[in-house]
Amino acid sequence: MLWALTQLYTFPDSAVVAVYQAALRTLQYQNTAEEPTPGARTIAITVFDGEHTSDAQTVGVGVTVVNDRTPSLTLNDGSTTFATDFEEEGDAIMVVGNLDLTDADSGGLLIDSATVTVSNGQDGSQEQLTATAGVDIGVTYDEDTYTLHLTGPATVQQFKEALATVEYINTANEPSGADVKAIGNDGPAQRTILFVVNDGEFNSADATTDVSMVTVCGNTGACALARLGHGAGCNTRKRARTTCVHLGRSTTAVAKRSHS
Ligand SMILES: [Ca+2]
Ligand SMILES: [Ca+2]
Repeated sequence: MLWALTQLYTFPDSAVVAVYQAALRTLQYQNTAEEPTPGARTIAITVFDGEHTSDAQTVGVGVTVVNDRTPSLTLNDGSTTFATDFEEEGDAIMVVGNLDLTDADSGGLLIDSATVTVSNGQDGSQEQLTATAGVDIGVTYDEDTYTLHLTGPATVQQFKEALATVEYINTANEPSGADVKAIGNDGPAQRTILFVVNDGEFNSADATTDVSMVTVCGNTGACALARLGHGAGCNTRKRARTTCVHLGRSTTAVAKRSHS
């Protein structure tokens, strides 16, 4: 949008040229917008002697913006209870349902980087996060810290799209962390995935989402007996597989290995 702003200055009729000259030398430009549009401004100056208008003289002002706003990242419409299921020995899953990333700075300032971390990872290199790299975003995973690094700089929209592709997979035969009990339903294992975005100056507030680890039964052993109703601890899911909330971790592990 092009704005043309005109400011008229007048002085008493008796003012001489020197008065106008001195006044024009004090001319200043100010922009009080919290987030101004960056770029050039052209200021045209004319004087009028009551009969004739001078040719315009122009001066340029460049408006630059600064990075003084913290990026904001929201996962799953801000829900703090959102969780996706990863089924033991299953395919990688998308970590978030939806994701929004904004930065209130004007001028299209770039995002520098982002990290996504399995904050309570337990299965070493068997447990991984992945994301789709973009033209301006590189992706690396550090299995020692369970941290996925997305490195720009790139636009807010590019990071938003890249972060939405984050997936979790665990190739462990028996993912760690379930609240194993001697008998009956075990508590599910869970992972908390932490997202942080950095704009070169500021980190976004932590945004987290959970992955629930759904353990499964094999077709032999005590776990299979439980599936058939001869023992406690297995829940039949509507999907193809039967979920076993362990009779005991070691028992279930033996059952799965004998199946394989
Ligand atoms: Ca910013
Ligand atoms: Ca700013």
